[in-house]
Amino acid sequence: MPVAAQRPASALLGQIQARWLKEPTRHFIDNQWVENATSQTFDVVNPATEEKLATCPNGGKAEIDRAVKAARKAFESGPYSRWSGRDRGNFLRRLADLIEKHAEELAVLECLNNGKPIGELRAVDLPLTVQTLHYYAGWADKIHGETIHPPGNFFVYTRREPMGVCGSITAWNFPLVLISWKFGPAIAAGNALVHKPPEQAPLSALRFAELVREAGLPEGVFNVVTGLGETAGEALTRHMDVDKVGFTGHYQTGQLVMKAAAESNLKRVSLELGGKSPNIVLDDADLEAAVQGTLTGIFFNQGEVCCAGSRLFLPKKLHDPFLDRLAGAAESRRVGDPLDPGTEQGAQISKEQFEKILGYIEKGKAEGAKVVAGGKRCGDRGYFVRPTVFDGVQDGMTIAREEIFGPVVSVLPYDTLEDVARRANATNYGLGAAVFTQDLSKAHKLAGMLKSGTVWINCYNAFDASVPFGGYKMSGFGRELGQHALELYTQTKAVWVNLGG
Ligand code: TXE
Repeated sequence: MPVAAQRPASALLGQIQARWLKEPTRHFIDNQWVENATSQTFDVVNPATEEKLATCPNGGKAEIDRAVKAARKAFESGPYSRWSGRDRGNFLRRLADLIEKHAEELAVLECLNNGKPIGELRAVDLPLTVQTLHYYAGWADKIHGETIHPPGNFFVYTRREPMGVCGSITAWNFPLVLISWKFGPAIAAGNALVHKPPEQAPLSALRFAELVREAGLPEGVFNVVTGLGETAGEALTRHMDVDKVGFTGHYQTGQLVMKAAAESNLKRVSLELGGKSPNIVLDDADLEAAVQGTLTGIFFNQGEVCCAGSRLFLPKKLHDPFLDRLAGAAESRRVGDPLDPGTEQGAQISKEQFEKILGYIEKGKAEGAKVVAGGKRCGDRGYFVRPTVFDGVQDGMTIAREEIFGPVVSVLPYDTLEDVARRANATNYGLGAAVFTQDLSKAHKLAGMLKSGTVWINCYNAFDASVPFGGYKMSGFGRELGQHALELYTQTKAVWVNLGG
């Protein structure tokens, strides 16, 4: 996908703002826009300007129930139930092409709603969304069972069947990308879906739904209900006719999702939760490459990344030269207007998140860590935080233990490989980790020692639709992306055939 380097056209910007501000949005159920049963709404805000962008209905039990019924009907008896894998693959390809065609509009919409830089949206979010849909289009006609020959006169075959009606609940940090991570494998495998987008950034999900309809997905297969977590989210996780929920968000919400599933119909659950990921630099690392990797690891997407490298382990020998470079690069990062193609860091998603990050920064100072870059807000309008580097951090400090979900990195010195592996693992999380070194045997040794779902060697935040992603420990379970994600959206049936005689 070619990446434009200019500001979005003002006509497009005006059109998008006018469309979403004009009147309250509606839910997308059965391929139609549907009113809320009550007049409850919530406002959606542009975090870079603090101005209202849209008003959305706060869906609850009634809307979720309506969406689930539509999805059930589509799954059991609608035209979609007769689609072959090849039909689903062709649809996913058409959708990918439509998203590509509307990539600039979607990038601008997401930029206004989420506050992330337009350059990143054009270069990362949109291409990754398109790539994910293409990737699962390729799988749709390749989901096969096996043949088994147990002792006796039997022949057994297995069928990999869809789960049925799936729910997806996603976070605000990559609204569009996260839909594709759930929608792609779910549809490839033949499921119907009810999606609950994040209340902070729901608009791209609604536009995505329109494109889904335009690409020809029959009614009821994909539905979007906007609403708060405790209303729409909770209703989806407790619904007795939802077979599976795929969730991305905070680990405590993940616990609520599991509890709701356990207390309702034992629906299947997959969880992609937070992290406190270690980024380990060894003393033989290529310094420039490691600094670049560290910047990507912590400051990409304003630090609002579940696998952000928020704990930077530096060997004592490299501490000073590394920190000088890192602090200098952090200070010179261009923070500001997300619509400016030169911007490297945009706004944090919300006032709440902004205040939470500043609160952690104050806590870090109060507990004795030293700010060597940033450490404060940026400007006086919009939720901008300066890229922040803390030195002199101890493992037990709050900023070294808790997920901040912002542009804040803690520098932790270490002595030996064993020491750093033990400390890197001394967390309840286990989502991502990185090692920077030129010594291959040390790199692979550490990759084996680190308890996390992803280990990056000499890189950070590399993603591809073909590579599984997910957590160890309290970072969740189930793997999204790659072939593994199909396991989350299929179940296996064994069919025994008595051959007689
Ligand atoms: O997450 P929530 P929030 C972390 C990060 C951040 C914190 C809070 O540390 O500061 O979580 O963010 C829906 N039943 N991450 O409040 O609440 C909710 O509406 C069902 C890590 O946004 O977990 C939204 O759609 N659903 C993370 C989704 O859950 C419920 C990404 C996520 O919201 C619900 C984002 C309920 N009871 C934040 N309550 C990551 N791993 O990437 C809320 N929701």
